[in-house]
Amino acid sequence: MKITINNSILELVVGDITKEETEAIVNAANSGLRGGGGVDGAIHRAGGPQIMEECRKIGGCPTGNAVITSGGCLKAKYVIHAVGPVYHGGEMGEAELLASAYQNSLKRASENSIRNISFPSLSTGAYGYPFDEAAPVALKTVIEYLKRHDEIGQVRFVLFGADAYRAYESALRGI
Ligand code: AR6
Repeated sequence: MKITINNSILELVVGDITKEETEAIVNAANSGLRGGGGVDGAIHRAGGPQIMEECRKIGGCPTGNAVITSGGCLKAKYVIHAVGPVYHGGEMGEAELLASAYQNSLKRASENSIRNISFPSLSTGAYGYPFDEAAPVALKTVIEYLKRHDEIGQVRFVLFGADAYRAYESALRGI
């Protein structure tokens, strides 16, 4: 599914984000930038040790924020490491922190003249955020940003399987 916001494209696809041919991919990182499983593990495996070296130098990233490294040997030139919240039922400020992780990732892109960026569904794996609650927050935040920032030309959500895709598709139709 693909929509246009001002002059920018917002697209939902099913796939593996490590294979993306775009300028920047976003990682679902932890606040220690220590690597781990899920999309984080896959990005470090595919991108090689240089990304972890840069993460160690940066040292960490608070929940709701994002930092940028090179893409190592990935096709993408940059990796933006975003730290989403752990889901504790939805009443602990999770939505604000999730929105902030998307916003700050987009800010890192704007600051680095990155026009095309691909996101995974932050916080919806190990951090336990339900897809149907995370999807509207993620999509609304990106749409708001694109309305105000025409320097970003394309945002793609790379969803890992049909369930994730369906949740995002249904949330996008509802916005
Ligand atoms: N491409 C796209 N999406 C993927 C891929 C992939 N290759 N692999 C998994 N996903 P998670 P979180 C989806 O657990 O919940 C790590 O250990 C997955 O299906 O990667 O933010 C970090 O180090 C899910 O929908 O991230 C942190 O400690 C989504 O990506 C912690 O997990 C996010 O799942 C972060 O947890």
